Amino acid sequence: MSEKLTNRQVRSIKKMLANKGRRQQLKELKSSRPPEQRPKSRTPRRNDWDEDDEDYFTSEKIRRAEKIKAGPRPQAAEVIEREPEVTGTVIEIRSGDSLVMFGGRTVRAMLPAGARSVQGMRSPLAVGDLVELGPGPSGIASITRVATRQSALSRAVSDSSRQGSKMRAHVLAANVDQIVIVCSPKEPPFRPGLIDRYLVAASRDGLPAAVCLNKTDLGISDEVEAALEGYAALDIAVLRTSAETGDGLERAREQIAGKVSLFTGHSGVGKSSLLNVLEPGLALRVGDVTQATAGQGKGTHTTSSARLIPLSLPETFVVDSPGIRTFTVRGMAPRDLASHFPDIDTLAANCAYSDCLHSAEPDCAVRAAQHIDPFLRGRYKSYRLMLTELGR
Ligand SMILES: Nc1nc2c(ncn2[C@@H]2O[C@H](COP(=O)(O)OP(=O)(O)OP(=O)(O)O)[C@@H](O)[C@H]2O)c(=O)[nH]1
Ligand SMILES: [Mg+2]
Ligand SMILES: [Zn+2]
Repeated sequence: MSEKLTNRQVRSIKKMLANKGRRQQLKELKSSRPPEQRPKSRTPRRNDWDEDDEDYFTSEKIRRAEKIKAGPRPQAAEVIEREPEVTGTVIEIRSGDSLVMFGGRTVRAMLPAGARSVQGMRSPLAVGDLVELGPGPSGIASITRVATRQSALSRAVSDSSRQGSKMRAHVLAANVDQIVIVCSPKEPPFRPGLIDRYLVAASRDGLPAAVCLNKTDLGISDEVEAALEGYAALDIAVLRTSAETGDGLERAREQIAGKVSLFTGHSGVGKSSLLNVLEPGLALRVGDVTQATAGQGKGTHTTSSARLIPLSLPETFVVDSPGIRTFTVRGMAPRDLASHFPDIDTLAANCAYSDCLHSAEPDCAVRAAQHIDPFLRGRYKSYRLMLTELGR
């Protein structure tokens, strides 16, 4: 008996096949060069493309890209002369150009002048984007196409070039599998409000998130410990690490193995330091101690642009990103905010009004509960602040 597949089944089979292709490509990229020559990147992912693009990103094309002879690792970036069109992954965005990796090479690339600004976006390109390259002027490759993103984490940033309070989306990274929210117990201080904002954005963008408390060697207060337990109770992976003592590295490796992870958080929490100890030999620039203590995480950022980096664990990639000061969430109606706070959402069933926004409504179960649960009190505070920012 033959059964007709539903559209949903067809989509899931296509996704599975695409993932298989992607895994194979990642494998080829990592095994194509000896470790010391490996470029800091990952290879294109077939399922980043629209379904209409299936033929476009054929294995033939990938083979052609891979066949381009891999030279020694470039000091900065190679200059592309005349190449056939190839696909690659954006591994770093700089002020004037981007670095794109393809077939074991890193090249400088730029969007054509007309495509450099997209309304409502800080930049049309993000680290992790899969792009098509063609020859460009002055030996810099031209980005002829940016593939549809499989995932992306974005925050809203104010648009300084305009009057008023216009906001634009800043995509921290594209095509990642999870975000790792790095924080510290002190220097800079623990800020659960920022963690809540990341968690809401990750939930909105359909990305799993883990919380990583680094600098455990500085001691964990009861308050911080209670917050970590609160997040763990929400089924969020909680890691405790120290780049200084090596505490918790094995668990952290387990969490990132086989995935593309965006490491993000305040400046000075130790994102780059942690990656350096997770992958000996990486040698990412880290802040000096005086800067970290004096600035309390608000001083100069040590990492200045996001970078996609392959680790030696199989199929494992990380994005080291610059510290952020604030994380503004947009892109949802105020009434949808609670659905991104699972603890608040569960309690909402007991509110007197089914459309309760848990702000000033009478007989609100969330408002009542936060008086007796300190962790929920912090979450509720984050919720109210975000609700106001969303226009309520
Ligand atoms: N005590 C202690 N200090 C750490 C630890 N990890 C990092 N540091 C220190 O914290 C400071 C900041 O570390 P970075 O790795 O540059 O922090 P970052 O999060 O990458 O900062 P940005 O790149 O600015 O976002 C440096 O002085 C590190 O030596 C840790 O586990 N324990
Ligand atoms: Mg850094
Ligand atoms: Zn309520």
